[in-house]
Amino acid sequence: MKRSTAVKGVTTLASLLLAESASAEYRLNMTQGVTPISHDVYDLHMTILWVCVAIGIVVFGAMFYAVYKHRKSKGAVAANFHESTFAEFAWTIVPILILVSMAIPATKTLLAMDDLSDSDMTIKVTGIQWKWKYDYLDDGISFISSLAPEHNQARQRDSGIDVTKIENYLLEVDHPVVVPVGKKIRFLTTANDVIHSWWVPALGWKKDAIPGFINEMWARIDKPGVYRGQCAELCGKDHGFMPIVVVAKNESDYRDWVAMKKQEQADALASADRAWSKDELMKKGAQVYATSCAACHQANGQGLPGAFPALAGSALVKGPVEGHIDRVMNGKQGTAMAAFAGLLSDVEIAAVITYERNSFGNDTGDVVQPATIKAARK
Ligand SMILES: [Cu+2]
Repeated sequence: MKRSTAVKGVTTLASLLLAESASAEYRLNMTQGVTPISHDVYDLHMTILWVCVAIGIVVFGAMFYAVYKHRKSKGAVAANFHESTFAEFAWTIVPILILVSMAIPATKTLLAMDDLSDSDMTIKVTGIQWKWKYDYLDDGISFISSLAPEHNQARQRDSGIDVTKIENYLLEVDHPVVVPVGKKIRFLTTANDVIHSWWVPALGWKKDAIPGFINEMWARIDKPGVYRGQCAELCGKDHGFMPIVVVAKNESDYRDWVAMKKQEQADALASADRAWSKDELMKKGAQVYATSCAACHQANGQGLPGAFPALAGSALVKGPVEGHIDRVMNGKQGTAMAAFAGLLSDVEIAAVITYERNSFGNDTGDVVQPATIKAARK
């Protein structure tokens, strides 16, 4: 009985590994990337690698040759070149020359990475547990990018979804960062809660996103395409579920996207002024809940005992609506509950509160209108 279970385990593991190797892309070397900086970084990496290889061959070659040629069994007697001025000079000067010859291209690359002059546009990237917010400072666009809903569903425990059938599993978002090709884009990184790190390997760099600090970096992507990355700083429970997708488009497609996004934002703003039906709010609220709340409070509203409170039957959720609004908008100091006032729109906050008050067995019957949230902001 035990034996057959063990055999079964091994076969499952083997088939899992096979499936893994079929879907994952293994590469030994760094990616060459798609920006001038990433090419510089790659070239620098290769130069240094070959310098190291040459040093390795010379040092180990001399060592193995000496060990073999001057072995004791052949009656070798150790030479004594203690206090040899030539040797002292040689093993000081040669490494200095090698280090200087490596420092010159390295410094050039570092200076180029740091040169943010003449950038064409700026995107502010804010890390939030566990999503990214993007503000296009020149075009006035702003949105939150989260793990794509299909992926988010599949990764839930006991989801029953075969993740090997999902393309780019855990590397897909609902709203990608769209950028124009051939433009020097300045990225400012910061964070709302803990330290995150914005990393897209094809751009050739990784930048920490730290609360209270603004780091900067730039990229000029030369060819249109989709470039994927992830948060690269362990930032909490869902660190592995905040991917990054950069879509590079040519200038005119980018302009179309900007116009589309602006229209979307204007529509969203206008829709905050009308009265919403309960059905509309519940539908919208379910979406907002899945992307912004379910990571902690869980899809079924049960929370995680000891870490995240349940919303099902919660005194706060079933109590006066003002308290609920205050908690969602302003968060709770000293806990993981973030202030969503700056992250979600009036409609989104109204919808998610309506949803929480009428789901998971909560049956307050309350409907919170966007206008109420708008008023609460003042
Ligand atoms: Cu993170």
